[in-house]
Amino acid sequence: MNNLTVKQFEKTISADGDGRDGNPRDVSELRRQVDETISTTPVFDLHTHLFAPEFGGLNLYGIDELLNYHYLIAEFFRFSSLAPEAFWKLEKPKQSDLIWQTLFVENTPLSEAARGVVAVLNALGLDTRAADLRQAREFFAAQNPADYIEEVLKISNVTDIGMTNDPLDEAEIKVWNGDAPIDSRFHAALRLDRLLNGWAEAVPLMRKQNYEVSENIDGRTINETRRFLNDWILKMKPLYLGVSLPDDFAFPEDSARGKLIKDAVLPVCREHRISLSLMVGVRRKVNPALKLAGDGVGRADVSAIARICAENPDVKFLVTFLSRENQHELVVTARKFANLMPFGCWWFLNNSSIITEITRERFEMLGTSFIPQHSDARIVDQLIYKWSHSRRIIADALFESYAGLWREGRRVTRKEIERDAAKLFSGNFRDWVGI
Ligand code: FIX
Ligand code: ZN
Repeated sequence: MNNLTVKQFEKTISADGDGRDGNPRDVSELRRQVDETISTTPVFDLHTHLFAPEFGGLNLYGIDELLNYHYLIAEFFRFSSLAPEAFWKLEKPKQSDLIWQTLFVENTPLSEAARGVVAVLNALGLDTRAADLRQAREFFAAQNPADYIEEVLKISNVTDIGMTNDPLDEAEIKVWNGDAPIDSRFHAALRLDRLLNGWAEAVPLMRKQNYEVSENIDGRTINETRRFLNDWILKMKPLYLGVSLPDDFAFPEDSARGKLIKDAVLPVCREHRISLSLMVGVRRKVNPALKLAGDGVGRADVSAIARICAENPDVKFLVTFLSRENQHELVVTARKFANLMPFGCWWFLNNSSIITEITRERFEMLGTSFIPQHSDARIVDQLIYKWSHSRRIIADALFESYAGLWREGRRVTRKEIERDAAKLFSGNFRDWVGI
């Protein structure tokens, strides 16, 4: 605040400019312009688990899918005494009836994921206090899938979607090997989890695709893995290669994963000039009885990322950490390496209090040179709430940053607000992956 008190500052900026240039001339106008711009800027959602309509049954939407989201299943078991084994034996509609009854009727849906369902129902004009799911089911049964996706993309103002594509998944392979062109708004991302985190199980699946790999990572296995990646890159045309990694991820690492990353994945990234996305800090199956809902988080070692960036200056890395404790070190590391792009507030961090803190820190230390959010949506309808929640919080953080800048003596213009929003929501990612 230098020599000015808050009151004196407010007075200065209220009196500054006549507003005829369309630029904000006082704090409330600045606030209005930031809110308007952030809520209307189209989004490129770089990481989701959504699929283009051509993937048929993999493309999920509707109330039963929304309620069977693993975030809500984990919350359901906080309130219900039903054993997980008994829950998994039920048909999906019965499971969603139970989740609705428990989390939305018998309890107030305060959590981020539960509020999300309320926000979706509200946006679609459905009863957010319904005693059962009859009305919602009727609504979704009447939707034409292609028109419905269109509607959701319009409401959420998402223009482009990054999928998560597993080259070892039978159902996906069928679509990639078919002739149907994939909806151009859906972009492939080649997921390496099964390859890098479960090599013994990946070997027979790769052999089935005629790649001569063995459990022992020898020279031929490395060459064949590179050939596998090359072929899939040509087939999928992914925007990036990606993998989720445990909290004990190390680099370099004397393990199958370490060898495959160093000798197969990184050379292929270099050759194709394609980024590698590293999502670090997940502890899979902390409670296996909960299946997908049983994954947890652990604090990881950010120096592994510093090393991989330092040793591979010609490879670009998109990086997100799952632990709140790793966020500060990630931002500091990004200041050291221009080939590192921090992105998103992943999974357990995708809550307003934590997005607020992470986004403010990123503005303070990186300016606009980061990607604030991805949705991680698994069900199409989730785009509605995940993006409206994130937009609101990013707008708050951006407004605070602009107000601070103004206090230092520089007024932001309308054009700058629009430019910054475009970078944050799509431009930084498009530039990074070169589209
Ligand atoms: O590994 C991932 O991409 C995670 O996002 C998922 O595995 C996780 O289940 C999820 O949906 C988080 O939002
Ligand atoms: Zn994900």
